[in-house]
Amino acid sequence: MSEFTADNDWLHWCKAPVKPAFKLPDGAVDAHCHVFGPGHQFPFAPERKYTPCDASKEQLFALRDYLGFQRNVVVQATCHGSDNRAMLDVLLHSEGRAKGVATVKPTVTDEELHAMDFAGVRGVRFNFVKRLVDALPFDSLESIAERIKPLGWHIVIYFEAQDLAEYYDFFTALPVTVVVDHMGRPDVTKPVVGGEFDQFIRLLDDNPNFWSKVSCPERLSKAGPHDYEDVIPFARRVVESFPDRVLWGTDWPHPNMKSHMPDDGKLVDFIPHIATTQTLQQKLLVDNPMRLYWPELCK
Ligand code: 0GY
Repeated sequence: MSEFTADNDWLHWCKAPVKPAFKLPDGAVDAHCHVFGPGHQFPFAPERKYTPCDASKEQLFALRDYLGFQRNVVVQATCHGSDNRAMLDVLLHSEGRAKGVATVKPTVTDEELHAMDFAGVRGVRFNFVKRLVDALPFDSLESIAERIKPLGWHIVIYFEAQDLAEYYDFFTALPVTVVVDHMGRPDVTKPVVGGEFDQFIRLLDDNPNFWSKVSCPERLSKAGPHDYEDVIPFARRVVESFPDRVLWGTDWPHPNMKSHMPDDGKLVDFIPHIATTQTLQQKLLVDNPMRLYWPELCK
């Protein structure tokens, strides 16, 4: 382990995941994953709230092939701040099989945005999870949103359910496609219908430019390690209500997971519980991510 990872403060990812019993459809996309470092090559951000283990592009590609995915969407995580080099390095070595979501500051130049676009970046991420970031002011985010609009990029937002009401008007005024990470982190001890989660459903219902990732049962479940049954009704409701606007990802290497480390093979086996027909699985895993990230291959 390098000196840069010696102080990592979350668990190491599962080194030997099971082979999933669920066979992913041809062309499946892991639409939410990360790379970290290696720290000696791509240092972590000084302002980070956690220090990850190294997780390289070679390890990501090996997992992709082992699980049966064709493609990855690599999402910039907070521990790399707005230094997107590790994520861009994946895209440049992926032979076109990875696209990216970056984090940028309002001071980003048009040249930098165009270079990222050329490398395969298709969106920016705004993170509102208070334990992860010191949030940027709304006017900075609005200015970034206007800057990325001509590129045809989208915005990925990450927030927790109890904060949705506070951000609702800001979110719904965003001028591009918006993808919500992990269903807006519902409290799965609350009712799936008739409670707090209805507001999230309304967000997607009233705003056709909103999509949702139905990922991360391991973060949302209160049932205990490796038992994510309590998440199923929430994810199913989203998949069945908005079949053309949902995405799925492993979230490898599971940054900041402190309670337990999920087995990525078992996470894949969770998919048929939330997308219960072949038609829904094809949309979730292939058609939707391809339309958003590889439209040039969809004509
Ligand atoms: C995730 C979730 C988390 C971390 C980040 O950018 C990040 O650091 O997103 C989390 O801690 O919930 O999607 O990887």
